[in-house]
Amino acid sequence: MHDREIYLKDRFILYPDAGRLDVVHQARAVIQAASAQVSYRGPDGEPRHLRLAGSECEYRVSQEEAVLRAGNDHLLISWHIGLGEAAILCLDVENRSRQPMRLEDVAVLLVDGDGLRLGGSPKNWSFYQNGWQSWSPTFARHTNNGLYLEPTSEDYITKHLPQGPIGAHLASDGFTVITDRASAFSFLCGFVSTAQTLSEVRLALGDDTVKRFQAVCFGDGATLPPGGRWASENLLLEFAPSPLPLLDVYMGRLAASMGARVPQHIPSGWCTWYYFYGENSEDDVAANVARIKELALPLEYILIDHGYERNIGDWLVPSDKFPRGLPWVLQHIREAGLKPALWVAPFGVAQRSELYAQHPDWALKREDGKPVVAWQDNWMGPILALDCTHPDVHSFLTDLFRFLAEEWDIELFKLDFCYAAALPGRRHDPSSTRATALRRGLEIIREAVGDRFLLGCGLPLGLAVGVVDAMRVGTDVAMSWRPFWPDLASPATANALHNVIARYASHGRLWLNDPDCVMVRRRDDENDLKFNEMRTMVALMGLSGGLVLDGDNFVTLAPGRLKYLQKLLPPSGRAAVPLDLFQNETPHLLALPCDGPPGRYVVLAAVNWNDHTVSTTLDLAGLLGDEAKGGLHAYDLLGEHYLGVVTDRLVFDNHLPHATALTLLRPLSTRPDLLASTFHILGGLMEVKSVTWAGNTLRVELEKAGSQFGCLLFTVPEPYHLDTVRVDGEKRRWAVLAEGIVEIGLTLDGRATVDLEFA
Ligand code: 9PG
Repeated sequence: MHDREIYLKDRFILYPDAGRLDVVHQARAVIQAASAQVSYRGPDGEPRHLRLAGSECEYRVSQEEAVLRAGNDHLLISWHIGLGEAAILCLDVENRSRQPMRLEDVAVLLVDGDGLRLGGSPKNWSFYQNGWQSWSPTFARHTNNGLYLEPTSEDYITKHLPQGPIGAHLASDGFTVITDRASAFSFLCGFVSTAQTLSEVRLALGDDTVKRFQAVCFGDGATLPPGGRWASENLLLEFAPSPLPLLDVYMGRLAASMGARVPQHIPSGWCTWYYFYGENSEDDVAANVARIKELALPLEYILIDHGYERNIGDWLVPSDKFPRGLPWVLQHIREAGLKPALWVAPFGVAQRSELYAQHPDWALKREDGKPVVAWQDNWMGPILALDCTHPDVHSFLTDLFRFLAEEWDIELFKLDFCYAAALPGRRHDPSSTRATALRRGLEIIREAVGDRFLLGCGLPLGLAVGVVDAMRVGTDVAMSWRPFWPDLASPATANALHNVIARYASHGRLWLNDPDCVMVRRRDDENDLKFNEMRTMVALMGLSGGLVLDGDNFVTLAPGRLKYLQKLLPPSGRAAVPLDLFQNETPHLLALPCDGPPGRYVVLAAVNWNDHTVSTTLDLAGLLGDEAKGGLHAYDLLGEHYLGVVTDRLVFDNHLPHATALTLLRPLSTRPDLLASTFHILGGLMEVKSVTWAGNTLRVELEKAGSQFGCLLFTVPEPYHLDTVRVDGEKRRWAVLAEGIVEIGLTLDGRATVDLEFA
């Protein structure tokens, strides 16, 4: 009976009698005997399944798609197999009974046994594990090591594991890329629509075998009325030799289908949280505003984080630390020429708040009728979740955010702890999934604030694409490098940076990435981070391309540390690529090719995550190819130090613990040329507006907001001889750093013209 085989393009083989499908790449069945299934409950509450494999199926094939269909007394399911430009699968579910059905897990792709065949042994695979929300651990996990297990505390599960403890399998939110490191073969499996349901890709491994692979959309028990239809999210399958291009493909497709918002301008600013941790008064804010002006720091927003409000939920009632009320401090910020930004946890409500006392029915309920606790606040105790399917909650959010936008004129909102609205529970609207509930809440806020800037935080990622402008992509930075517990989600600077690196691909595609605040202060100023840890934070946040928010206290900040913040301004917008993302669970090598007025060069970052000193060797020929052959000038951008000319290899013999070697590499030239600028971490790309020759004079035009001391470095090859240097027409001295390398120091106030006259 299982005899028919239907070849669909070069991509699929359909076995309609078996209800199965092979996925073919370059004449090889990479996925064998895949099927699809829906889990659901009827009115009796019994869990049931309908799977294509093992059911009697019908099929039809058209130009655009093949459809495989099966049914029982309750449901009819149709598996749509895309034959267009991309391999896209979707499962359609129709309730053909007279009773409502409740949808549970919908497996859009289900592969049992060893049907997933990427080439070599699964022991050599790396599985990209995307965490659920902003703070959840994300990295390309080596399948053969049990180094890291997800904690199983209730708090961890609430915040990071939306489907509960994950047990023995690997799970990734929304999508994964798996690479077989031995055979250089990579597989992308990801949902490219993410507004309707939470979704996950799961891989269960046995001893050197695949036991099960599946891509699941979670129906969360949403009701499907008689005659109702429901379509799963769209699942994209794609193959390539190396994994990083597949991340790009995924982000591009998801962004297009969800109408991603990617602002041109990248915010910078100061945030109250990471020095004061909510203990700041309105005077602390005012004092920092004053220092920002005195120091001429080119920052844009002042973000008042948690602590200004009396209670989560009672947003317009100030805490005791803001006795004049928020309008006073907001006005103060505006008068200084800065823009007010506000932290709000819109879907949380403190149990002790006025809001909850007045509207206990707005809280999301557990099955036992008690309210769902979304998190614990240090001051306010239990914080409950709002039910974003409740019409009165809609009006509350609309009124609140209209008021904040129009009356308080808040220009940027940090929406925090957003996962609260997507916790499991009983909702006012039983046809809603957890994803549609949260997304509705976000959309209401978006409607209320118009085009004002929305920064998501503690926010499940996929469903927010197209609503938020920026997204926090890691856990909180902290005054300590590592967390007390070996928990990758705990606030700690190393944890935060690992996620920021692993999520580089979403920046500028799904939204702007927010790497969290940078801290540049000294250890005697409310800080435990060592000098090299601070500099690694600066380097990696700069290379994220995302928002630049400072979390120091400018009143106490040591003057010598300011330059590290200045080097991040303005935000570059460009994300470096972690070249070894799938080779190392904690990648340590990032590259950012630069091309602009200061010429063509590469910025490479090598991070030493070890707690001991190492020797790091970068294979330049392998990394840069021909570009390295003719020799490269190497300049240390953090140490502000010329390293010499290198060809095949760059060696850091004394690479200190937690230090980053941030190196600019520029091809040799036969004429004098700009080597680097120290005014910005990218070495010139942001502040060098032009480099031109006129006769014997090489001219560099610089432009950067604020006031900052820095240097320009030049290469002066034989037989050129530097005669005179002028800054804005005035003669200046220069320093010779090495043979053929000169340095010119200057204070840049807005703009400057630097001329080098050669004899
Ligand atoms: C304010 C802070 C800052 C910070 C946010 C968020 O208990 N927790 O797991 C937990 C996680 C994150 C967190 C606080 C608590 O920080 O990321 O930037 O706004 O809230 O409360």
